[in-house]
Amino acid sequence: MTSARKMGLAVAQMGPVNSTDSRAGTLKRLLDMLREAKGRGAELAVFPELAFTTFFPRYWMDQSEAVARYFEAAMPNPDVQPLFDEARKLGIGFHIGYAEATPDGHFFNTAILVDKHAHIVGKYRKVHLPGHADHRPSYPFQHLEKKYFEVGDLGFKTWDFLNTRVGMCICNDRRWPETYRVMGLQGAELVMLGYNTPSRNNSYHEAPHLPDFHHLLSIQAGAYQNAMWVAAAGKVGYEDGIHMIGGSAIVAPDGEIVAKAAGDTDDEVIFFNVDFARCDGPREYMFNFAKHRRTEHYGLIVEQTGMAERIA
Ligand code: CDT
Repeated sequence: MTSARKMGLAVAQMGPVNSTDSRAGTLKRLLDMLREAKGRGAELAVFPELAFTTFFPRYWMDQSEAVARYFEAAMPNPDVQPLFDEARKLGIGFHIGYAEATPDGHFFNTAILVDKHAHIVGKYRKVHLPGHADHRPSYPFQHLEKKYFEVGDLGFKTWDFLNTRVGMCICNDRRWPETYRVMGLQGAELVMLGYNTPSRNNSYHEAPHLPDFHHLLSIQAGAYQNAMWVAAAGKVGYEDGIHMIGGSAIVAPDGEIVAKAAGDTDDEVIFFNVDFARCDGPREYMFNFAKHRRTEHYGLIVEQTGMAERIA
């Protein structure tokens, strides 16, 4: 349905990818969802973070074992090539997350944007890595992103894609307002993101409803405050026994959810005909950055990282 300012957009929520699942089986699920997305009119399908594997940072292991089992040494590679081949055959672009091992020995939590000719046109490496680097056996599960990954070194770039400007972020990035603003300042009208969010925080108590709430709060606020579309694809259900929140969604520039996954176990594709003209009004008035931002008062945001100490 491409016209100057429109895009058929699909978000592919995944059910669990268990440690015992075969790579080939997971790839078949991704292919099935890519075909469904195309069948429903999508020009772009957004898949989750670390979509080819289980969310392995919940396990303590040597880096070498993690690399051998879960990282991709090249993209594409023979294991994932069928997804690229199918995208080219169908004429659909996609966004997907994976664990990247670079030829010179670096490790990132990465997402790529692939066009309908199966060319990688954009790459993002996760900046906000949550969790810890040390083993915490007292926790119900680990969150070892700080052990397995380096902080992304590519920044929050944006790309011209299908008659609009798009950007990417990954999971925990969506909770930080700076993520969207840096891309909004570049004129991004769509931010794509994948996530793996457990229903239960592993380190401190939260009311059980809050993980879903905070997820939606973050993506809706990011969309609204930057007058952009946000497409968020997660995993849902019990992955290796740890429940993931789901709630994959497409959010409009006014902050409203226009499509949301309803399932709690299975793979599920949601779709919306996105009109980028809906960014225009808010960008001209409420969130006209050029007119209303006051950078002279924002210095602390880049000068200081942590919060000031509490007065005794
Ligand atoms: N993958 C990822 O970034 N997950 C985190 C979970 C934090 S709770 C341990 C998230 O922000 O959703």
